[in-house]
Amino acid sequence: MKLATHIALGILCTFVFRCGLDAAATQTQPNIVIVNTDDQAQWTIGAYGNSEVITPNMDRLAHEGMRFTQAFSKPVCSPSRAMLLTGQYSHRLGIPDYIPYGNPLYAENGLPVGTPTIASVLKGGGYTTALIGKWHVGYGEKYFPEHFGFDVAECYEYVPPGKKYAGYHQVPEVVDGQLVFGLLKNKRLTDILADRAIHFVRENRGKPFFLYLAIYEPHQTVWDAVPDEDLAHYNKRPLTVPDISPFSDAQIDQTTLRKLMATYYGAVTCADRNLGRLLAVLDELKLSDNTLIVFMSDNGMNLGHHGLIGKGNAAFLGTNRRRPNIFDHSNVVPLIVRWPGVVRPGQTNNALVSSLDILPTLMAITGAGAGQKMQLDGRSLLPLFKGERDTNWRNFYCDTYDMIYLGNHGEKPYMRMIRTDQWKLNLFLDAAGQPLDNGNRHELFDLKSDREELTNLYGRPAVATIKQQLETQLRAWMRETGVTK
Ligand SMILES: [Ca+2]
Repeated sequence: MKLATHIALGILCTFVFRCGLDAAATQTQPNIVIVNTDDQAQWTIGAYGNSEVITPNMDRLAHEGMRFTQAFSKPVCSPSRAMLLTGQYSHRLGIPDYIPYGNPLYAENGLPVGTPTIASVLKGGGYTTALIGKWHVGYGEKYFPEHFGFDVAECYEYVPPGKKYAGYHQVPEVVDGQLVFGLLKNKRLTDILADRAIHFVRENRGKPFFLYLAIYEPHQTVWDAVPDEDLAHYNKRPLTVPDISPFSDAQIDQTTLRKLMATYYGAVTCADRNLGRLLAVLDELKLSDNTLIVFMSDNGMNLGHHGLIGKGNAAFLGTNRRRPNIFDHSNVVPLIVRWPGVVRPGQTNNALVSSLDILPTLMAITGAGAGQKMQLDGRSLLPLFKGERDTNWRNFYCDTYDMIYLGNHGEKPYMRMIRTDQWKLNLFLDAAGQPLDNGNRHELFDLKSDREELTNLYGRPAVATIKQQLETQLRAWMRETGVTK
C-alpha cells in the first residue's frame, strides 16, 4: 500500500471517529438553507435602503454576508421557482407563466418528469433534503416534490394521505383533536412553516442537510390576515408610498395605498420574525458557521410604482385592468447570502446574477452532481462569494415572460427582455412572434437616468444605435436558448 493511501486512510479514520464524537463540528460539507419568500420586492428590506420596514433578521444576514443588488428572477411565481430549482430557463421547462392550480387546463403543466433539481443533485451528494412550504411547479401527482429529490415534502398544495390537490392556501390544522384542512383559524401559516423547518433542522443536525423553506409571505396577505404582532408596527406610523398621481389609470387614493403598504410590510415583518426564529435555532445548535444561507424572493412587487399593484401581471390600483410588464420591481429580487468563513461580512455585489446561478453554485461548493450530464443555464457564484473579481462575468442578462394566463385584459403578450447595467429593452410580441400593437408596446429604459423605468425611449432617434445593438444581442440569445418566437 502506498504511503499516500495510508495517509488518506488515516485521515478518513480520524474523520469517521470524530464524526462519531461531534458530527456537526467536523461535517465537511456545509448545510444549505434556501429561504424563498413570495412576492417580496427588494425595496422591502432595511438593508436595501428602506428605513420604514422592520426586517432586523434579513438585515442581520446582509450585515453578516453579501447582498446582491441586481439579482434576477422571474416576474411571477411558477417560472421563478422552476428556474431556481433546476438552473434552467423556465421556457426550456415549458413553464412560461404561473400555473393556475385547480384549473384542469393546467393539470399537465409542471416540471418535466426526471428534470434534475437542487434537491435531487444534493441528495445524490449525500444530503438529506426538505421542501417546507410552497412548491407551485405542478399539481398533478407526477409533479409532487417527492419525485424531484425531496426526502421530506411538507407542501400544503395537496392533502396527504390521499394527496389530492387542495389549493395552496389550504393547510392542515388540528382543531378539537381533528385534522382539518382549510383557511387557518388558530395559527399563521408562516409560523407553522417555520416550526416545521426548525423541526427538520433539529432532526437532521449532525449530517449535511438541504432545507428549502418557501414561505408564502408577503403574498399570504391575499388569503389571510397579518398577525397583529407584525402589523402593529405599522398601524400608527405614516408610511411613505409612491406618488400615484401621474398614473391616471390607478383608481385609489394615497390613504388607501398607505393601508395596503402597512399590510404588505406587516407580512414582510412576519416573514422576518420567522426567519429570525430559524437563525436562532441554527445558532443554538452551533450550525451557523457551517451553513450557507441563501435568502431570496421568487419575484418582486409594485405597490404604487407605475400606478400598479402586483408583479409581472400587475393590475392598476383599484381596477382589474392588467399591465403586463418586466419592470425591475417585478423581476429583480432581494438576494442575500451568508456563509461564515467564505463570504466576508457586509459585502454588496452589483453583478448581474440570477436564480439560475444557485444550482451551479451549490454544485461547485459541494461537488454534488459532478460529471452528471444536465442542462444548466446559470454559472457558479462562488468566485463572487469569495470577493474575486471575475472579468468574464456576464454583462447582459436576457429572459422571457409570456403572460398567457390572465388574458382577460384582451391580449397575451410574449415579452422578451435584455438588461445591462444601464439599459433595458423589452419587446412585446404576439403569439406568432410579431410585434404587438405594431411595435408601439416595445420599451427601452435608461436606468442610469431613469431608475424607476418611467420614460420609454424606444422610438427616440438619439437611442437608435443602442436599441439596435440590444435587439441584436437579444435575438441571438433567443436563438441560442430555443426561444422560438
Ligand atoms: Ca410569487
